[in-house]
This record gives sequence, structure tokens and C-alpha cells, in this order.
Amino acid sequence: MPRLAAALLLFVLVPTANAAEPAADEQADRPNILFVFLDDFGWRDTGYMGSDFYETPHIDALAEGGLVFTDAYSCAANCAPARACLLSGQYTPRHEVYNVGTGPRGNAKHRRLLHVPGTKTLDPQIKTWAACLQDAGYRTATMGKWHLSNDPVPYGFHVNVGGTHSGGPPRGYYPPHGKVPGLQDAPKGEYVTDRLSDEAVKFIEANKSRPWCLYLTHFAVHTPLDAKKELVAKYQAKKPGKLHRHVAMATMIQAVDDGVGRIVEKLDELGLRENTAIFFFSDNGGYGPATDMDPLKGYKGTYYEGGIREPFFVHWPAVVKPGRTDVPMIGVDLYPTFCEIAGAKTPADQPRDGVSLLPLLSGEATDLGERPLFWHFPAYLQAYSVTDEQRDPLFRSRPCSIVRQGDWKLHQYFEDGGLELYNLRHDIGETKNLAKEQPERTAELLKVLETWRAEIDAPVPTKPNPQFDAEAEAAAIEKAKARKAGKRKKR
Ligand SMILES: [Ca+2]
Repeated sequence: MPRLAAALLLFVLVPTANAAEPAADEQADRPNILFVFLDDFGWRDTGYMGSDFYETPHIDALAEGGLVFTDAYSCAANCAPARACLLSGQYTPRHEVYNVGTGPRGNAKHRRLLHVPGTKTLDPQIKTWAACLQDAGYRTATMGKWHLSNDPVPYGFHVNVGGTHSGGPPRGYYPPHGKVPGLQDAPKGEYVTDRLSDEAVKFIEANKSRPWCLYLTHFAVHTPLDAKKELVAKYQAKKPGKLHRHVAMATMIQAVDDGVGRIVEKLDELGLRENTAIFFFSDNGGYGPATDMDPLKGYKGTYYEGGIREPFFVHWPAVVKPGRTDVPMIGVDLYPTFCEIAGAKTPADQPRDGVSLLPLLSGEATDLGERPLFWHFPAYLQAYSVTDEQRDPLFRSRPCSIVRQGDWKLHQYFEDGGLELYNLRHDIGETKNLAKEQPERTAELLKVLETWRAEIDAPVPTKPNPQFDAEAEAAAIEKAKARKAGKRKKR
């Protein structure tokens, strides 16, 4: 019998008095879900993905014993929309969380179009996977960054530690944390990443006899780059890597990894490791000024691979055989995956854009079927002061839609109708735009993208921004390029 079937058989076959609340012994056999979700954590920020400076031995060990996805994507290049997609199982045009906040970003004189503001709160009418799991008898908790409303509890969580509308710990990684739920009592000197790991261990201990789902959504490694003080000297003394060398970032990452070690130790101690499905993922690409996704182009905020391709693996000894896969997955897939693992019903009248990864995880399937992946960002994200080779030095992203189908990826930028076609198999760094060389393929992918936008009713910004000033924009681009050239000379 396939391992998955064996793991799920008991609770499926045993009849229950109340379908929503399975009996106690039956519940104990259901898989737990531990979802370790990092913020702004880059594709190569772990040892197993090749960091030459950061240390992640506990995460690496889980990855080695799990199924590693090399082509895993977030649904957006920055925090709030990525999270809204993840929790709802829907692409951005459905829930309309397009950006962090609803205001326009960057200099008004440099924006040709009026952006689509969308909303900053996930519609509470949308049922999340957490709520589905609650209905199925799971004990659910969120620990860390929430970002989608003032309070995560109504969205399906019994326990909330640290979750608010804020995009980070309000005053950094050390207390006081003000009125943040669950963190008001933080003692002086307590590093918030350590606290969240401790809370995770406590939650697992308290719920060892029933199925649980823990959304451990660390604030790390989002700005402020608030080093864990005890670890600074260690990384200051360490030889900088060619890829990575940021000391504060290294301490923030080690704190996460140490916590993962403590959590896994607790799972082992309680005999829960075998049937706990551990998911490891990040919400968007790494923060450009502090880390590097090389050979991927770009970073957080861009729709090049460096902004949306994420480290992702699933470790679940009872079901998942260790290995690597290049089958593409995307954030919206986790909704049906979690629900299928938990035996939870998905709401029949609510659209879902992802597919369950379970057949692939269990080895019952070798792919997820032919399907394009989509991104839609009808807004702006201003550039950092340091810039890579992006479309222009003023914005990490201008309004765009993206599709990946097979090895091919098409970007469409709405301001100028710009099209960029890349073959990710041969050009993972998106260095050679093939749109003009391959007009038929470009047209075909554009059709796929436009058809999807029409079906999902995605708003495309078309109204000119009255504040746009072409001369000011050109001058700013020249100035930024000169500044960059000057920096290069100094090196
Ligand atoms: Ca983020």
C-alpha cells in the first residue's frame, strides 16, 4: 500500500459520530502540519541551496530528508499579496491585495499610469485553509507575521502570537513589542525569533495528542536587519563568502535555524516526527541590499526569478521520499495541499487557483499536469538605492503580468507594452530576451496570459497619471545610471 494511503487510511475508514469532530484516537493518527514560512528569505539563503556564508544545518537536514522543489514560486514579489494568495488559495485579482498598502509607491513624476490600489485587508468572507482545518478538527496556530488584517483569529486560528496588520515586528526584533498579541510580556533581551520558536515548541507539546497545524510565519528575515547580538562576533570573524557576506543577515538566519532545531528535537521527543508534514517556504525573494539570489536576476519586488522563486521543501517521513524535483509549484497550491493532507473539506463555492501537491509528494504522480502559472501586479514598487540590472533604475517593478508555461516565461509591462520572453531551462538568469526572435511563441504565451486575465477579471491599469513628467523621469534615470557607474568605478 502506498505510504500516503497507509497514513491516511485510519481516519478515513473509521466512522465518526460527527464528521466535523473526529473521535480522539482517530484524530491522533492524522498528520500534523508544520509550516515554516520565512519573510524575504532568498532562493539561495540556506546551506542546501548553496549559501557560502549563512549557516542552516537543521534546515539542511530536513531538506535532505525531504522533497526539495527547485522551481517553487511565490504568487507575488512582496509580502502582503504573496500572503493573501497563500491564505486564500487565490491569485491576486480575486482577493485584490496587490501591494503592501494601497497607496502609489515611488515618485509620482516617474509613474506613467495610475496604479490599481486594491485592498490591504484579506476579505474575511474568504475561507482560508486554516479555517478549513479548524472545521476538520485541527488545532491551529499562527506565530509571527500576519499582515492581512488586524487580527488573524477570525481567519481560522485558535492561537495567535505576534500577528497584526503590521509587516514586521513593530519596533524591531527586541522588545518592547507594544500591544502585539502574545508578545506584550517579552523580557528584556529576548530575540523575537527565539521567542516564536519557543512558543512553537510549547504549542506542539500542548497539542501532542491531537492533530495540529502550526503556521510559523517568522518576522525573519525582513527589515530591520536587527542582528541577534550573541551571534554577531561569530560572523564578523567568519570569512565573507562570494555569494553572501552580510553579518546581521547571517545572525537572523541562524536564529531561525536554531529554532527549527529545537522544534524538530521536540517532535522527535514526542514521537511526532514521522507523521508531521513540515513545509518550508518564503514569501518573496531576498532583500536586495543584504543578500543575493545569483544566478537569478533581481530580488524582492521584481518579477524576475530573484523576486519570486523561493526555497521550498516538504519533509514528511511517513509519506515523502527524499529527493529533488523541478516540477514548478506556486503559493496557491498549498491551500488544496493542506486541506487534502488534513482530510478537510474545501468550500465548494469558493474559487481556488492551485492544485494539491499531495500526489507528487506521495510519489503517486510525477508531475502536476500541464498548467501555466500566473502573476498579476497592476502597481508600482520603487527601487532601492542600490540597483541591479532591472528594466530601469527607478522601480523594482512597474505594472505587469507574467506567465510561466513549461520552460518559458513571458513578462508583459503595461506602461510601454514591453514584452520579455525567456527560456528558464537555458537562461535561468533571464539575460536574453527572446521576444523578438520568437514572435510566434511570444504571441502564443501572450494569448494564454490575456485569456487568463479576462477569465479572472484582472484589472489592467490604462489611465495616464496626470503627474507623470517624462523629462523628470529621463533625468532621474540618467542620474541613477551615473551614480551606479560611479559606484562601479570606485570598486
Ligand atoms: Ca516578504
